[in-house]
Amino acid sequence: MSLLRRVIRKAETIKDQYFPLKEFDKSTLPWIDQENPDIAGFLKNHPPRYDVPYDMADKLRNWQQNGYVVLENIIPEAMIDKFWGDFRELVSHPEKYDLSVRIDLEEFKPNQERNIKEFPKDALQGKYVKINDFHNSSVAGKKLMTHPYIVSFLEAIFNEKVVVMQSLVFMYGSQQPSHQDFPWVTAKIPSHLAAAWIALEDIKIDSGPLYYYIGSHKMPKFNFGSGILFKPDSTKTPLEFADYLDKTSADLKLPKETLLIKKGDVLIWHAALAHGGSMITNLDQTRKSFVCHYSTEKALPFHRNFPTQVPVKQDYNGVYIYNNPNLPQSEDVLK
Ligand SMILES: O=C(O)CCC(=O)C(=O)O
Repeated sequence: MSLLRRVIRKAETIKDQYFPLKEFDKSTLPWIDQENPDIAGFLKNHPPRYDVPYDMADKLRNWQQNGYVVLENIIPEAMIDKFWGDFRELVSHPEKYDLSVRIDLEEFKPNQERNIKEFPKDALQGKYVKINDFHNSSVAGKKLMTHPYIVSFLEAIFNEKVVVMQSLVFMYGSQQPSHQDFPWVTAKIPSHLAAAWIALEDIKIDSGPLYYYIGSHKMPKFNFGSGILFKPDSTKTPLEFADYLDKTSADLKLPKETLLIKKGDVLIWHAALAHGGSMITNLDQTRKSFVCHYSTEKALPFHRNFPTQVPVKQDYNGVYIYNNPNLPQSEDVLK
C-alpha cells in the first residue's frame, strides 16, 4: 500500500471510530431515494435516451417502493450466446488468459482468489466459482452489461453519468447468505450503486436461485461496529449481518421472492436490497448469470482498485468502463 493510501486509510479509520456512518448521506442520495420523488416530473424533464420497451414510470415506481425491477425479454439471445461462447473459451483454455477468479472451496484456502491459470481446469467449471471482471477481457461482456435498455434504467435512477464498477460470472448458484451490496462494493458515495442480474438461461427452481426481500432497501442499516460499511476494523461478521437482514425482514413482514426469470430477462436491484443465493437442490442444474455492479462517475471516477491512478476508460452506450491497470494484456482479448 502506498504512503498516500495508508494516510487516507488511517484518516478514514479515525473518522469511522468517532463518527461512524449510520445511514446513507441524505445530501447525496439519488433523487428517487429522496422523500416523495416526483417520477412524472422527472421523466418530463429527463426522457430516456433510448426508446425502451417497458413503461419507465411504472418501473421507477416499483423501484422506489420495492427496491428492484425485472426488465423482461430485453436482451437478444445472440448477444447472450456470444458472451457465453467467450466464457466457454475462457474456462476451456484458462492457460491463455489472465484474470482473477474466486473459488470458495476449503481445498483452495488460504488463497481462494487467484489468477485463473492457478486453478485446476475442472474446478473452474464446478460450484462456488466467481469469475471476476470478465468484461475486461470480453467485448461481448462490455456490450451486454451496457445494453441500452439497462443503461436507460440506470440513468433514470441515478440521473448521473453511469460507470461500471465490477462484474461476476456464475455458472452455478452462489448459495451466498443474505447481504446488501453497499457495505462491500463501495464507491465514494455508497448509495450510488445498483446491480443487474442478467439471466443467461431460463432459471430453474432447483438451481439455487437468487432471492430477495421486497422493500428491504428501506430497512434501518446494520452497524458493523465501524458504521454501515464493512471494513478491516469491523467488529461484526458477515454472518451476523445475514442474520440481521433475515430477522429484520421477517419482523417487518417483507415478502421473500425467488428469482425465476428467463434467458434475456434482467433483474436490477438497489444498493440496499437484501438478497442471497438459495440452496442448490439439484447439483447438476446450472444457473448461468452475469452479475454487474454500477455506480456513477461522481461516486467512482476511477477504477475501484486504483483510486490514485488516472483511469483509462472506454465508452459503451454512454457508460464508462474502466480498463484494469493490472492486466492490460487481457483488455478486450475476446472480440
Ligand atoms: O447471484 C447470486 O447468487 C449472488 C450475487 C450477489 O449477491 C452479488 O453479486 O451481490
